[in-house]
Amino acid sequence: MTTKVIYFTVNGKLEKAEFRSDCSIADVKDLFRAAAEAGPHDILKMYNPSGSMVNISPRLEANDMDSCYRLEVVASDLQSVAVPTELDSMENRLHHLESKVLEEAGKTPDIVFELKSQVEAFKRKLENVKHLSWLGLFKDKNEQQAKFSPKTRRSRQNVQEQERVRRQFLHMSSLQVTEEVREHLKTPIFDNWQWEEAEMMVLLQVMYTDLDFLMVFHIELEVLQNFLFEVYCHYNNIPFHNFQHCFCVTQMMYGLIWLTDLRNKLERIDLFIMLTSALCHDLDHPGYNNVYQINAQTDLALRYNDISPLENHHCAIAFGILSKPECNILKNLSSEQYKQVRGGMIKCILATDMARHNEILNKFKVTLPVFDFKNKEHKEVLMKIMVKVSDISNEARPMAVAEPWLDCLLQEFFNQSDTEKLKGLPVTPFMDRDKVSKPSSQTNFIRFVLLPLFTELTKLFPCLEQHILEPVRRALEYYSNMEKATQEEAGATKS
Ligand code: 0WF
Ligand code: ZN
Repeated sequence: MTTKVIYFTVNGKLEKAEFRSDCSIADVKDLFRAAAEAGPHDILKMYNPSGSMVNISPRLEANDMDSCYRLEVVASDLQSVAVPTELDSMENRLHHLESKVLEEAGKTPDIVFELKSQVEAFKRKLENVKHLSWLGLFKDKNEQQAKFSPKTRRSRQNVQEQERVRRQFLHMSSLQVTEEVREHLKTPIFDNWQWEEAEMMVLLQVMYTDLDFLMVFHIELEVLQNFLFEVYCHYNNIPFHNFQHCFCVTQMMYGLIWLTDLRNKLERIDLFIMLTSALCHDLDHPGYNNVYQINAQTDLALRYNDISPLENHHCAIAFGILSKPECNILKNLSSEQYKQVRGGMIKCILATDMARHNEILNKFKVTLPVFDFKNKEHKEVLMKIMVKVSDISNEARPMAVAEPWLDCLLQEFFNQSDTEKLKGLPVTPFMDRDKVSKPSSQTNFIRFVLLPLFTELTKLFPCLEQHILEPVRRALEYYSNMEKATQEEAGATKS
């Protein structure tokens, strides 16, 4: 009897399964269920490299690493998952009320629609509460995200979810965002974890509106909404480089613009370039970095000749979205303005490649003693620095916001290094789960990357000391203490 070897990806990770061709269907299914860390009620789907669904059975065709299957946990059978009964009955009462009102009024009144949205939102929030995950009732947010491999964008369930988010976004965008939220949005202490995707899109709309972009660049609200929705759809469900990261980077940029009073120092078009670059800077990120792309000789590396393949791709996707007339927020710009925005966005997005970090920071340092907001070169490097700072600014946020981001990033890094090991590719040491710990990776990053970068920007804008530099210093202390405690614990166990 032969043994079959199957290569497949699950949650973005490459895995290898072996089974005898005479084993039962149930055994094969159990094997893949275990690989996906799926529960007994989850539904598994297997796709071949051309995207067709195939049966999970002993007859599954053997393959090699370059023609991997993709295993997905597409949904859990919610019927069998206990949702708190109170919430269930609330939902039932709402359905009942809705059908009664529908009978009498012929349409769902706004108040019922809103109540339904609130119940749904509450359910989703409950499902995402990490500390309740041990109950086994709900899905952990990261776990849920990890269930989609990078290439599953716009799978059927995803399309339905995206359409739901779109409807929710459009419905909510007609409601008023309070002054309190608008002000909070201008600060680095804003907590992204409190907001759902549709709400984040409303907040992005607020940013474009409150910086007067709609008025100055003659952007129709519907076009902006289509654009924001397409941007949302083009971020993958991966642990770190997802839509939430895009939102955080854009929100940090927005906060920095207000804190540094850049509205009165730069032209509106420069602010528009910076905010839109932040929004688009990681579009369609696959969860594997440039080093991986180059070493694995991926399509992206081949397309861009190993030169910042990811950043080139993010930028190309951005202009692909903008090439659709219904999403083109640049359509009413003059050709000069369009050229400036396109050139500016390309420069800002390509500047987010960390391989160019020292080059860009050194250029900025040279300008500082004579910095002039009217000088084109000075302005250009400042804009790049602003996008770079926003991109890696998680540690400038309150610890309760920043720490889960580090967990997400390490999850993505570990996925990459696991794949590199399986494929026999070089493993980046700071991504290796056997070599790094949370505090060790963060103390060096803060000391050698964040503090030097944030210190230079603070020289130009001293007010940033309290908003970004001090929180990062506190984060360094936090992770240094954690590192010491871990070392002491290890020492105590040895002796
Ligand atoms: C975990 C650490 C790290 N920490 C962050 O807060 C952060 C924000 N963005 N990024 C971050 N990386 C990266 C995501 C993609 C590009 C930037 N990493 C960085 C690495 C471990 O450690 C170092 C330490 C010093 C110098 C270079 C890398
Ligand atoms: Zn980023």
